[in-house]
Amino acid sequence: MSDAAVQLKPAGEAEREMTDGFHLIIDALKLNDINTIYGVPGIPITDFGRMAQAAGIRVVSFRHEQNAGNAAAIAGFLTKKPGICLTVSAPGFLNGLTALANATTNCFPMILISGSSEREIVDLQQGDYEEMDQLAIAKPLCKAAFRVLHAADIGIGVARAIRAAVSGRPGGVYLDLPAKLFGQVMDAEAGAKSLVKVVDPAPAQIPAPAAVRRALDVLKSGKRPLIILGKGAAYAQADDDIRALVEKTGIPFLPMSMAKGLLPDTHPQCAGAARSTVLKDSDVVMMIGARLNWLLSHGKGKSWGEPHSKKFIQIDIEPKEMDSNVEIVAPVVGDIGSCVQALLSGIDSKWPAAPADWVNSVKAKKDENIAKMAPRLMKNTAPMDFHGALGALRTVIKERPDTILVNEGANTLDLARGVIDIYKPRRRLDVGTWGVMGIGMGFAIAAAIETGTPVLAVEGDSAFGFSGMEVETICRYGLPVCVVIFNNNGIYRGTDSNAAGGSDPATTVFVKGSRYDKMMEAFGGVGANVTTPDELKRAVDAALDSGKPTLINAVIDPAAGSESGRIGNLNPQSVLRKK
Ligand SMILES: Cc1ncc(C[n+]2csc(CCOP(=O)(O)OP(=O)(O)O)c2C)c(N)n1
Ligand SMILES: [Mg+2]
Repeated sequence: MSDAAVQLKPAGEAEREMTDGFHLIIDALKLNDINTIYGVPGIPITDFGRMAQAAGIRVVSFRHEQNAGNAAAIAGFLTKKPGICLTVSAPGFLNGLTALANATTNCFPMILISGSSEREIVDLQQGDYEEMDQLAIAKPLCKAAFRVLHAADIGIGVARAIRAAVSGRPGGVYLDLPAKLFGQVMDAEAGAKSLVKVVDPAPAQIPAPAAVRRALDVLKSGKRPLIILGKGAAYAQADDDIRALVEKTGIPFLPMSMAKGLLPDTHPQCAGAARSTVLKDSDVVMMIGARLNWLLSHGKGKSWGEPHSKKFIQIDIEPKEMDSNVEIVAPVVGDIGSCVQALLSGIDSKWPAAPADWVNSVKAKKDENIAKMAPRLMKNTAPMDFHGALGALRTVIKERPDTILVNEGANTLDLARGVIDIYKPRRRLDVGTWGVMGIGMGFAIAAAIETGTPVLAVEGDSAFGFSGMEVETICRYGLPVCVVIFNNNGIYRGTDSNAAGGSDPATTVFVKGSRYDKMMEAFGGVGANVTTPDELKRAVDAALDSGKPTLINAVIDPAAGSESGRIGNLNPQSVLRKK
């Protein structure tokens, strides 16, 4: 314990109860029902972590702050409470920033709490230990950033951070706590009074009745209507109402990646397997918690059919989202739960059935695509291709629909998204808006900790490398996480060669025939090496039955993948090289 912490009762005030920064931060978090911290210890937050653990907060120590940050972010997504990431100053803080920025981009509520160095020295740039103006650096990467300089302001500082993270459109918040703050002493009673329990941290935002009527009128006018469900809809935890809205209208729906499972992918109205058809041919599109960013081709261009052929209805909590890419004819601004409820109450028995010719043509296209895919998913050969391996995992999730699937990679991501059906809300967690690699182990750890449900992480061999050291964390905490590595010897494929012909390998390939399963065994977990879909299924079933930390090295044909998975078109091309 630091000197400051043990000097709780300065001389002459022995009879007065005192408190300090350490205790006030812990009390402020607990008062607001924050019971888990993800972080990496070091100066100036080591003692704080110990004391938080002693006070009953679950403090989960990682091997790298980026993974702790990703864990906090997804904890926020899963619970609607801000996930907390705790880092040391300068380098630890910087390591946490990618996750903070990613959380903000994905609208996950998290708070990056970082210790920082002496303000007086930092501001005069006199070269303190881990000197850095962290607040200034964090600001452009998050929703809000605050610094607390006085123990008496800890309560309000923590309250502001919580409210900023979860209210309106959720996102990342930075809270800067200089080293000196932790040891600052104040009267215990005054300290207790300074704490703030945030009242109604994410107030409902009720949509205007006129906006709801306009949206319903446009929706009703559609001859080929489509509903797109986004991650925001999954976050809202308005699962029953969203399902009721989709089912009452009878309109085909398309789930974005992390909205899969809000209604099962096997639902008769699910148009996931007819994605290109519904985007191109629909005339009215209602987006619920989904944005028209690159993942939806910005709402225009070839994939959306004839220019200006659509009317868009958008439901989002952020008014600035409207008209971001194309005209939104019916904006509905409010929280998803309130908006969906309002829309539902406008749908009565006179609501027209969805146009049958449209519904049938979507169904026909979907059945055709599913039938085309089916034989590829049943191939039980060695080496496996992606489809064969994913066919096995698809069956696992069908049999165990509560399992949370974490997924990252290129081919491993894009193909798994299409192949593995999800049956329940918030059971698929992935790279999100940025397509960022490195979320895997952080997401898996937090998903297991926050929900207590088994986690299956399906990882490209490259993707896994970004957070792979956290398998030790998984073993240390004994978490029910099964990691499957699709090992194709590299990024996209393992077959590239160095065009210069030298002894250096190509830029996209890794050591051939690596045995990632040995990494898990090194820490006392279970490792398995599999070469066929049958073996893969048996190994995953065993892992999920036992709940033991497991890593399965799934040997995939190195030639099976394609460049950048499904988004190879985004690669710039050299005209000169083509000549
Ligand atoms: C932080 C970050 N760095 C780099 C990338 C670029 N990138 C996209 S996918 C990928 C890895 C793809 O390889 P793998 O995970 O093995 O998947 P595969 O296609 O081989 O199945 C990389 C490095 C990224 N998306 N994010
Ligand atoms: Mg790979």
